[in-house]
Amino acid sequence: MPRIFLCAVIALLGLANQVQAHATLDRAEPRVGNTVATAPHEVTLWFTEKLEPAFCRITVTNAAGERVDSGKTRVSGSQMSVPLRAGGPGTYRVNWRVLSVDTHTTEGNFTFQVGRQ
Ligand SMILES: [Cu+2]
Repeated sequence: MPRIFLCAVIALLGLANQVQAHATLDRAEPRVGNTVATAPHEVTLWFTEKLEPAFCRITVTNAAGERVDSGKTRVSGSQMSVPLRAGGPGTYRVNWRVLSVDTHTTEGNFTFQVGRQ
C-alpha cells in the first residue's frame, strides 16, 4: 500500500512539472484588458517558455470581427509579435496559439480597448 501511495505522489509531481513547463502568457503589449488611446501598430506577447517559431500564431480581430493583423507573426525566443493594420476605436481581441520547446501546445485569447468606450 505505501508503495502505491508513493507512485501516486510521483505521478502528481510529474504532472505538476509538466504543467509548469507549458508556455503560458506572461504579459502583453497592449496589456491584457487595458485601454489605449489609439490603435497600436503591433501586438507583442511574452511567454513563460521558449517558443517553436513554425507553430506559433497571433490573430487579432476588431469590434466587427474583422482580421486586423498582417498574418505575419514573428517569434524570437519566448516573445512573439504581429503587425496590425490601422484601425479605429473599439474592442480588439487577440487570439494566440503557441508550441513551446517542450512540444506542448497552448492557446488563449484576451481583449484590449482602443479609444474611449
Ligand atoms: Cu508543456
